[in-house]
Amino acid sequence: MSTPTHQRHSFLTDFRSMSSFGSTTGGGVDRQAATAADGQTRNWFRGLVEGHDFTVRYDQVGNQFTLVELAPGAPYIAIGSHLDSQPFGGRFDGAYGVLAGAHAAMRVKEGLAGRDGAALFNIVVVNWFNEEGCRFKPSMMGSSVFTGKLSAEQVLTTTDPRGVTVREALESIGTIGDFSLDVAAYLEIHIEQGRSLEDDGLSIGLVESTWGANKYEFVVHGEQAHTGATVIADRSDALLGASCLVVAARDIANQFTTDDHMVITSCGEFTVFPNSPVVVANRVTLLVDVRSTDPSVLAAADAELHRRVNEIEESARVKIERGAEHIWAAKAYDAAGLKLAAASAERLGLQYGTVRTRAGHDSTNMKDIVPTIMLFVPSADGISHNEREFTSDEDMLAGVDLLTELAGRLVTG
Ligand code: HGY
Ligand code: MN
Ligand code: MN
Ligand code: MN
Repeated sequence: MSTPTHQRHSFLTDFRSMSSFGSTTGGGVDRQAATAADGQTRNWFRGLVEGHDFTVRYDQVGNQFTLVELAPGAPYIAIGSHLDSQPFGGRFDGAYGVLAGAHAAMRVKEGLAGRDGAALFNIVVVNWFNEEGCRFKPSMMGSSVFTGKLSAEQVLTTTDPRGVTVREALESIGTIGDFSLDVAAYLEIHIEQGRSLEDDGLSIGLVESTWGANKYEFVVHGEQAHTGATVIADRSDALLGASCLVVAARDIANQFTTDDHMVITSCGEFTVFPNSPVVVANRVTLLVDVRSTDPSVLAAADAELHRRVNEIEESARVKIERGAEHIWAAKAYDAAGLKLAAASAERLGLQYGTVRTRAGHDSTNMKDIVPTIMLFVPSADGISHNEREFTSDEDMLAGVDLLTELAGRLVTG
């Protein structure tokens, strides 16, 4: 199966142009939610799709909708992902799926020319606001509002570390509106961000379910003091307490991982106050993430984490406050959708397999409200959230072909 040359060229050209926004010297991107780089990428994307006579709208939390009318008055099938990135992240994560969605919509529309009445649905391509959850927390913010898990007000009043609200940030890049629509189904294509497709020599992953994830914010409180003059016995050291918590999280991954269940824990953000070399820290905010496939294993890991919190409060003589939590359960994607995707992959002669996703995506939210199909393309060495993230042209194009095939089948019913 090979993509027609003009479509191949146009996708790859667009992908290279898009990757120039927020690009970093190490070959990645830094396009955190509602920054100037995110705004530039959104505007570039808007120009691209308006050039194909598609209409762009924004909702009240900056989700960007590209309307592709194929059957006036008909319901919409959504194809989405996200253009925002992690700091010094990869240029494929999210952005590939948004561009692939736009190209699939272009090709479906092209394919329907002269076939009046063939389309039973329209297409809307969605760029979800702040999937990554680094500048503003939690992650998957835009799709959480769309699926009713967060209110628009909760999101719009959320601040970044410098106190800028989401509302101010979105207004500064001019992508906030009042648009709304319902969708009948949701498709998302994304890089795997793991190595199973590459290891198994597959070009497509059909995602059968998500892992469960418990994300916790902890604030460790100590007592500010002189690092040289204060004897150890007099210290309440928040940085020591927080470091013990990071080690406890890793212990839990080792303790709860068995032959049948893997538990993954991490701490990716660790903010020390006042963060001075001669001051015992009096506050550390850290975000701990615990993931597994089995809800009972996650519950046991949760209990053990909180037992260790109590232990550390004693041993490091600190107070540990539980802050915001962001939790999603392990859950299957739509079974009929999986079958449809498998049939489309077979028609295209693509090597595919079924996988589970450890990473969260906007489809993690969307699958709770509409039938959702999640597709993966391989990540070289399984690397992601890293400037070295890479997916080959061939794998990207195979994914666009499959997305187009699938969207075309759904649209014509
Ligand atoms: O946490 C997640 O896995 C998502 O990518 N933000
Ligand atoms: Mn992503
Ligand atoms: Mn990501
Ligand atoms: Mn993600």
